[in-house]
Amino acid sequence: MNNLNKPIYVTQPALPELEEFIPYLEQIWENKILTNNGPFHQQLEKELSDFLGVPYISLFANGTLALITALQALRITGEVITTPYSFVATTHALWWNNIKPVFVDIEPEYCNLDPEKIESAITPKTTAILPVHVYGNPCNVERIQEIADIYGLKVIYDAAHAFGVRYKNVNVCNYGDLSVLSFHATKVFNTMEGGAIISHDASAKQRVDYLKNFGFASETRVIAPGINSKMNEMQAALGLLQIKNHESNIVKRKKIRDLYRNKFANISGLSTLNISESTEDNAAYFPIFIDENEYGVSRDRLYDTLKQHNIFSRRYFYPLIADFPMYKNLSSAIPDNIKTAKRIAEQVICLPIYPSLKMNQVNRICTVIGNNSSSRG
Ligand code: T4K
Repeated sequence: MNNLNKPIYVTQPALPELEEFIPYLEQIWENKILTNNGPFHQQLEKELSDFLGVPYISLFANGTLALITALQALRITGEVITTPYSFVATTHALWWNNIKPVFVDIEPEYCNLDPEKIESAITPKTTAILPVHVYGNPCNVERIQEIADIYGLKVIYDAAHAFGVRYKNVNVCNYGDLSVLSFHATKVFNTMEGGAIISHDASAKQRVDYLKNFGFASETRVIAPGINSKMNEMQAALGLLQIKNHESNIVKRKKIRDLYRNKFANISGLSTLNISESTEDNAAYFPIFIDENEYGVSRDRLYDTLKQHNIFSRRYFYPLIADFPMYKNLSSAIPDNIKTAKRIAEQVICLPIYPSLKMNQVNRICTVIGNNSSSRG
């Protein structure tokens, strides 16, 4: 099929050549170690910590279990301050730990938790802050740490979007007490499903590793009610191959991002996301924000028109987490408390961006978006 008519999805996973994967599979079949900290798992932990420039990494079956385990590892209880503008897994991880989420609004420039609104949400029950580096843009990590230090709170970053992102020349996962990555199929680095916790000292990693393996500290000693959230050998083997292609994949993503930015520079009512200062980003997502009055067409109308053209974008993150039935009755979920998040959730569309997306496909997407705008011509 001519790629001008082919459906285009918001993302498509990058994969190595199949032939490259076969020798890894042969090795797994040969040595019969399928999981439980096998050789590929150990190798991937080592290679990823070198590649990312982070001290300790613990691999997981997925990012959600890593988030749940990170909260367990730091014994977080009571109330946790978090953002309503994320994928549901961020808040679900609190729910699974019987922790009350307290939503704080986001700032409009990068869509991250607004540090200036955190303090007024702190109560005697608050034990931690769970911010998200949304679309890979680093949160205001310095200000968040300052507040955490004053109030004696832990900080766990949901860094699901931030694989490889550097802030002030260090990997952004070096901030906070723990950071959590996702290696889901839809992420910039995937192991089909997968995730990780980044920790800063050997004892924190040790605890995380016990918890992800039922709490086993030795063959006969269980030190905590842990869970099974281990990454298996096939996932780890794929991860080893993915590291090799990662940098060239990011270059391809950035070319697409630049083309979009160029094409959208003069469309009124359509804005794009800035990259925060001192950041080496990963072009994980390409969100656009539609101001209906200026653009002339509503966000949802544009979303549907794109669909009619076989272009399947996503409204990450609409609806807000605070609007889902299990959270909407929390007092922090009221619209007045999260005004900026409400507005942005009504305006956002994430456009397709992935390494194998062709420039003529990007042009096709831009043409639909340009033709819909009332400001064209
Ligand atoms: N925290 C944050 C901030 C997150 O964004 C996420 C995950 C998590 C935590 C949790 O991490 P994990 O437990 O997932 O590791 C997707 C992903 O399922 C989810 O992982 C991701 N965030 C979220 C932002 O997006 P959906 O419902 O949009 O996925 P889906 O299956 O509709 O995929 C979107 C498009 O991607 C499809 O239309 C086609 C394409 N696709 C997808 C898959 C799964 C493929 O081409 N191949 C595939 O295998 O949630």
